[in-house]
Amino acid sequence: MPLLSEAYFLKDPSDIECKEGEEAIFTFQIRSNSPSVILLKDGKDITENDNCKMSSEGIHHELKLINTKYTDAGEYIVQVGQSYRKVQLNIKELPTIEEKNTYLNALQFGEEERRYVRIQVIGKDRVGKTSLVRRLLGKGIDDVISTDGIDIDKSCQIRTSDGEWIIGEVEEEKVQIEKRIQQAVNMKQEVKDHPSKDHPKETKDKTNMINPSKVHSLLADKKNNRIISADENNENELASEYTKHTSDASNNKENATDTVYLSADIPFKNFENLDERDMEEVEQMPDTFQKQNSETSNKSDLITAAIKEYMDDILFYVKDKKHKMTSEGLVECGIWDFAGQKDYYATHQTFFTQDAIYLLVVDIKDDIEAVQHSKQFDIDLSGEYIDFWLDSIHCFRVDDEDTTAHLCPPVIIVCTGIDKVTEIEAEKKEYENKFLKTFGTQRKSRHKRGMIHFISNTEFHKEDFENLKQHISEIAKEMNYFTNKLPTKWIQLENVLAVLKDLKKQNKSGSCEKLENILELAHEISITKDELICFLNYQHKIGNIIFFADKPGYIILQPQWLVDCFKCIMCDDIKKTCIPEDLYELKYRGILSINLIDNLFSKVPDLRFGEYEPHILDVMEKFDIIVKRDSTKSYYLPCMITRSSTPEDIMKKCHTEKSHCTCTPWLVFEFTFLPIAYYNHILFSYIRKYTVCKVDELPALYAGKAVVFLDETKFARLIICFSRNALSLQVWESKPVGDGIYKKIIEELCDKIEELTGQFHKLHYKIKAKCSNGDPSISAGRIGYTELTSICKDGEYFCEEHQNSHSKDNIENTLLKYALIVSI
Ligand SMILES: Nc1nc2c(ncn2[C@@H]2O[C@H](COP(=O)(O)OP(=O)(O)O)[C@@H](O)[C@H]2O)c(=O)[nH]1
Ligand SMILES: [Mg+2]
Repeated sequence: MPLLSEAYFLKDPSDIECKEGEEAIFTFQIRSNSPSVILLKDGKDITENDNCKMSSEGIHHELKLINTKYTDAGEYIVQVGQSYRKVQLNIKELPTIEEKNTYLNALQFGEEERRYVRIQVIGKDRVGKTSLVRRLLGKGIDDVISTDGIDIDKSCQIRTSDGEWIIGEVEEEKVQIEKRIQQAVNMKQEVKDHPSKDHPKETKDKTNMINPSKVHSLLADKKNNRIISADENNENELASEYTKHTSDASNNKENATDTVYLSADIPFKNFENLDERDMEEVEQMPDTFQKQNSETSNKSDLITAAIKEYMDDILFYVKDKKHKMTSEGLVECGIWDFAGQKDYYATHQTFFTQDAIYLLVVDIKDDIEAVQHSKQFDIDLSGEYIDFWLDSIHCFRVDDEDTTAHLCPPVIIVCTGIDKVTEIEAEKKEYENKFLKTFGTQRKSRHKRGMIHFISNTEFHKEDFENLKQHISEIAKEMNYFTNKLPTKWIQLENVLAVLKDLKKQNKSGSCEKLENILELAHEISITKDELICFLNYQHKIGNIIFFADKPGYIILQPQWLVDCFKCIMCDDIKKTCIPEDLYELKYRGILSINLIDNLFSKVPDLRFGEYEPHILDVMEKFDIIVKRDSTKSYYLPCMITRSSTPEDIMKKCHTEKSHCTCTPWLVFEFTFLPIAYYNHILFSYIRKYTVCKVDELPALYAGKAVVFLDETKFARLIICFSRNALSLQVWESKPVGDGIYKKIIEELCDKIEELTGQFHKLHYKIKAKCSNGDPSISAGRIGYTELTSICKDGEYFCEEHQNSHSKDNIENTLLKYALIVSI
């Protein structure tokens, strides 16, 4: 055990997160007469080289890693005599080596800069977010309906020269193409429904087609871009040009050439092929899904086939759009309007990203001072507070501990409802002052850009919205329009997927698509399966689709889909028609039976649950919305449980008088901010790994609390409590279980948090302890190991909660002593 009392460290090193290739510098300060400093990486001595330098000057020490590589990530230890500090170097998630090679390879066939400004509009329910978005887009607000889930609007662009917003112009061509594809789908459907009828020969609708001279001008500028053969006269010339390009680019020549010669026969040929394959696939599926499945699956296949036919038009439109955007200096925008209802707090965080500008909308009538966290923590109310939204953004900041500048992502605060006040100027001033007073001392306020915008959505003053738009444009410019270099082919495929998305929506053909269908489309652009997976991972990362490489069967084309699924099981309106017994199970036991799932999802036919059931359930599990109960066909849905209880009451119910039990002190993981989604992930990992205890015949799941058995002997239980920004654990033993279990608990939890950090963003926390009969949700009385050792006197320390002395050994001896291994 290291001797902690030796205070060699004047300033501890801290964890670092950086991107591969960047510099990472650990700095720390050591008292001057200390033993020499030893640096270890993953338990081994660090040797200096060109990329790794150690230096010191007086008490200041530094370990500098230049041009970091994946292999540099890991645990670093600074050891001085018997004391040491452990820190982590995290190299930010980048694709695997294979993915990177695939990506680099794809870039060789042409690359483009993708500029995309994502604007995320957040804030509590009914403060005027949707109205604001509509006003920004120049629409009226008379028909605003409450947002359910997320609405994404992509109809506007920012002009870089003057920051002007251009609305709805660029998309027009896409709409026209989609109309033509829809006609092709209808025709194919007709042929399918009435195979014996005499059909007019299927030909491409040539109205609105592309002017061949345009094709030529575009032809020259990049290798490997698909070329359009729109006019018979130019067909041969263009086709040979195209074949030359594609044979350079891929082995997929046959496929690609096929579609260059867009004659009336080819689509039919494709269509017949598809039909046969379709039947094979349907035959392999379980009986129950067959009927429903074949119907939409066929429709999806028809859409895919039709898109393939019109691929040239789409690609031309992409190219044309790109030219238009470049020549007019336009940048695409996406405005994400999030519903503010509490039900969505957990799922929304999945869609928050670092690469966005946030509009945090507040109502002038809400008192900022009162909207700091109240003492009594209530998960359901957390979104009422500006704090919650700022924290949600702050926790995935681009980390730079020492910065004195603004933090990213940027936040603009928009205060609505100025029509509701009389002394407008005075109220504005007061609101700004209050904001400064409340948040001015907190780091998270550094995300705020400029002054607060005061507006009224109901009494429309154009200049207020113009000012806001200009402010957004300025910030977008500062952020370099979130420029990203991408293979041209990927930008093309992204646009093809956008068309597919729209058509599936129009045809009510669900949000999921088979990988095979997308692969067919990808092949048209010479994208291989490996590259497609790489592309889909990227699309998932930027929030355009939902895709898991280990569950590749279906791809979810619309991120809103996840929220729709969630809504299905959360929304009371949908539950009205369910049988009370099922509802009781859900509300009091947190159990979601497969019957109830069927029932709830059948109320929202657009989700096509019958067809996609296994996939929907898989994805909901992936997002930790539901978790399987062991060996049953049902799931737990802990976030539904409203029943609450105190740890004392639960413990009393767990242990009858006879079976006396002892409990360890609380171990508290105190976070700077703990998003609800994280708590769910952590809770779910316990439910997956251990058996949930029973109390009064009900699973021991409560609002923000759960109790599990630690092993099969059932002598030891673990309670997990979630309070504001803290997770607290306590072990209840009816027989001593040995130290091994304490160590395991801490290591497991730290590993889980680490895993989440990799998946999402960095969470900062401290491990503390609290006396066994303390209230885990109150911060007074929590104490860290170092503090405990330094303030302890005669084997005792002062407990702030109970206002008296407790034994140091008692609080240290079970869980806390192992915290040392992981936290220092
Ligand atoms: N008086 C007033 N009412 C507003 C304002 N903005 C929105 N509202 C109203 O507040 C309600 C909720 O608006 P909505 O945009 O749906 O809020 P959201 O839930 O934040 O998207 C609607 O009835 C709006 O008409 C405003 O600036 N002033
Ligand atoms: Mg809304």
